[in-house]
Amino acid sequence: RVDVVTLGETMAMLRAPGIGLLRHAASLDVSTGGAETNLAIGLSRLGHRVAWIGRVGADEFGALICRTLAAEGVDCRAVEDPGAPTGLMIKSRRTEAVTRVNYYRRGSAGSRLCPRDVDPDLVTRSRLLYVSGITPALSADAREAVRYAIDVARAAGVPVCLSLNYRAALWGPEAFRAELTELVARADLVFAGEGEARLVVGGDTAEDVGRSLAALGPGQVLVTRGELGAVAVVEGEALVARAYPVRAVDPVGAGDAFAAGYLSGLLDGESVVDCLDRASLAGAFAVTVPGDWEGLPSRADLALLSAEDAVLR
Ligand code: KDG
Repeated sequence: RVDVVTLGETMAMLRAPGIGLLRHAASLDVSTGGAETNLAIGLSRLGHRVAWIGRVGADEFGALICRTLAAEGVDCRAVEDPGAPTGLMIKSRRTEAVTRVNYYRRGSAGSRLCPRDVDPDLVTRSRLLYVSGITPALSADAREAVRYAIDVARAAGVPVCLSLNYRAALWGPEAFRAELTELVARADLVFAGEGEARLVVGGDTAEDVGRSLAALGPGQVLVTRGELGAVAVVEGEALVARAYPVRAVDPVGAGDAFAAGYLSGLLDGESVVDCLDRASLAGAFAVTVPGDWEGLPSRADLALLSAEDAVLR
């Protein structure tokens, strides 16, 4: 039995190591990126069993994704699609403070995910299903895959976790609002950045936004606010979490890390306060390292942010 099943698109990632225009980069680092596999790796590093469902091309980048997930202990249920290439994302830093992400994913193998790819037994036997608002933006089939997974989970009483994950390069705010309003209503737990949450619901403060999302149905809503921390609305009660002060070098992946930390706490039966603390810790680790998931902590790492000595021997 797995703890968490997730599905979505993971891409190969090329990353410029320095700062400036991509055209001047002499070399690019090769890695992978995908919100749901970032989450899966985060949970796996914290000791949970996670399976990821997705499509990859019959190419080297597809092999890289499967190899990376296997190395990270994630049960990779990738369908190899000979009809389309693995998608690609390119990450560069135009200035020290601004990260730019370019996608080469239209028509990719990952975007061809469909309901047939979702093993209903795997979902039924898991403790949580995790989906994100990226997948329904990829194609009609991918949207149906998300809906099907949610149907299966709900019918089996498996809690549904949803991250809003608005990606402006994939669709506009109206289409996002329409789709995500429906998905939030069918989720038990929702993760949302404050800005993207405001595309779906109104509210003045982060707590108001969290309450508006909760009014659509989910019993738990986590609104993340970057270095300002997070607000949780859990069964009608609001709690505030602080962010750990760290020097952020790459904010991409912080939300996935936060979700991994929170869900890890939930799977361990921790209190909401402790789940929030693990979430904030994981988010802090993720942003201190370039790459969307490489900085994610293991259990032993969690104590490091409060370590008093700068050098551990
Ligand atoms: O949350 C981080 C993700 O955005 C990144 O790893 C890639 O899934 C991705 C996307 O679509 O942007």
